[in-house]
Amino acid sequence: MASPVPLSTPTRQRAPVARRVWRPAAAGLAAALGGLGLAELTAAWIAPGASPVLTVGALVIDIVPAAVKELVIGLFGTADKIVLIVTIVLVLLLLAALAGILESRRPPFGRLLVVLIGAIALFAALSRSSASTLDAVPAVVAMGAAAIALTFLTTRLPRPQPPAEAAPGPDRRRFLVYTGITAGIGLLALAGGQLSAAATRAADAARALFTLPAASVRQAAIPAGASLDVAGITPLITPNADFYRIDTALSVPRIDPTTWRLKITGMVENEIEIDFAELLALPLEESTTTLACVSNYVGGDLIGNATWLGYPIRKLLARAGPTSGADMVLSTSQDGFTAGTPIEALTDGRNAILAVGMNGEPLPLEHGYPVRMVVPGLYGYVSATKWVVELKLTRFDQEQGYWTPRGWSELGPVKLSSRIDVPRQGTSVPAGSVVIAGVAWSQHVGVSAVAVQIDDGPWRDATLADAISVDTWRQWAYTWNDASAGDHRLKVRATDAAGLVQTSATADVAPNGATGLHEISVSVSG
Ligand SMILES: Nc1nc2c(c(=O)[nH]1)N[C@H]1C(S)=C(S)[C@@H](COP(=O)(O)O)O[C@H]1N2
Ligand SMILES: [Mo]
Repeated sequence: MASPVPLSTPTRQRAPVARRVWRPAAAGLAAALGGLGLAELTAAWIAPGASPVLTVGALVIDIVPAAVKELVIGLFGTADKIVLIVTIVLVLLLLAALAGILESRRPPFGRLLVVLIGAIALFAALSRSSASTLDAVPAVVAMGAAAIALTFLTTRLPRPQPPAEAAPGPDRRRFLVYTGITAGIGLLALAGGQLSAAATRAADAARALFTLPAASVRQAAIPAGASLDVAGITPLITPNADFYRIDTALSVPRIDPTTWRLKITGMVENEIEIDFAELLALPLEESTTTLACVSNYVGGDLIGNATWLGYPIRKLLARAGPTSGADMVLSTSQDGFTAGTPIEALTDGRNAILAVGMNGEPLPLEHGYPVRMVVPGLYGYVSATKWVVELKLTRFDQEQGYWTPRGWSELGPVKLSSRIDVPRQGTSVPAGSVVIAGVAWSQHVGVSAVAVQIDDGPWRDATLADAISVDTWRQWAYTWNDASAGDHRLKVRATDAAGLVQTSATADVAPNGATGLHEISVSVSG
């Protein structure tokens, strides 16, 4: 007897594969291309170290088991990196296609997948040891752009057409156009990013090729006693790669030194102009100078010490002949940043220079290549113009440097300060004898003493390393002999050569530099 109901319900007419799979997958692919392209372009411009593909690659290298690494190297030899990048891109495209299909059926799971991939890229970018906050931008751009594009495209997937209509309907054509445009933007951005990255590499290669002339005036050898033998103390000279970087330049200016010119203008008897070759032919002088940022909070690390090679600014100014009444040099960077420096600080005999070299190499691109200013004793924002192209003699009552109308003082002498580097804040140290050490600076005056306070105890004199000059920081150390188990607070305080004791009164970094004493807490284990 026939069953009154069919044993199986007739299968619903299935939508064609194109509609269920290929178009949503294409939407996902286009969205991923758009996001990736914009991210790579952003990375090339503002965060060269944070290309999502490369940082994810580095992350993969870090977490993949050694056996797999050896297998890949064994199979592909020196092409291993390319294989890695191709694999990452393929996996990304596969996941992107999946995200498209997911989003078309179960929104917002496709977008969630995109966010997950973006989060991995973000983690990869920020987990590098040299990561800065800017490095987060490309991954966030990728995530945002891809999620938006995915939503946009999947909500425009063509609706089913009546079977009779054979020709592509308006929906389908529109979807194809949008998908093509999204993918096209991505490919163009990718190409732009590659071009920009190649230009940076070319500028850096040109920089690496040129050799600095020897110094005509070498500075006296740095005394051996200027560096204390304490594990973990800040090195006396900051390696270029570790030197803090602060500027308003989203994208590092790439200046061709053969076209670089410096103009000296304004209140001068004769305006002069000098090109790079002329500058290098002048007798260059070597000087070690500490550079500090006004935004460095007490105990912070926006400070570094380098041996610079350059030409004294006072000699160039003398050639131009400032007219009476001029009291400021407004220096301008190729990218428009300006700093207002008192003429006094440039002509009083200190090592205020137009620097071309930093620790034995041409200035790194991000530190001002080919030429920057370095003025001992003044915060960078009023003196250390990178990529400098013009010095205009003027008056403080007529012009302002970049930061002055933005809430920072027109004058910015570096304040007396000191910092504890070891032990590190919040760490645990064994009881007994604990070495406390760090750096102190009072630029252009010199540090004469450093003292350390443990909890509420008396101030005890630290040992000072030899000074390089009054214009550099000075290392100090104190041996805490009877460190007892428990939590302790350590404080440091410097005194300058003029007898000024570093104040414990705290001041914010704005408008002209932080004050207060650096204090850390450590726990001593018994
Ligand atoms: N062109 C340019 N130069 C600049 C700046 C800038 O924003 N643009 N910032 C200044 C500031 S605030 C500081 S602290 C120093 C930092 O120099 P560094 O990045 O080489 O450490 O550069 C100075 N020179
Ligand atoms: Mo700064």
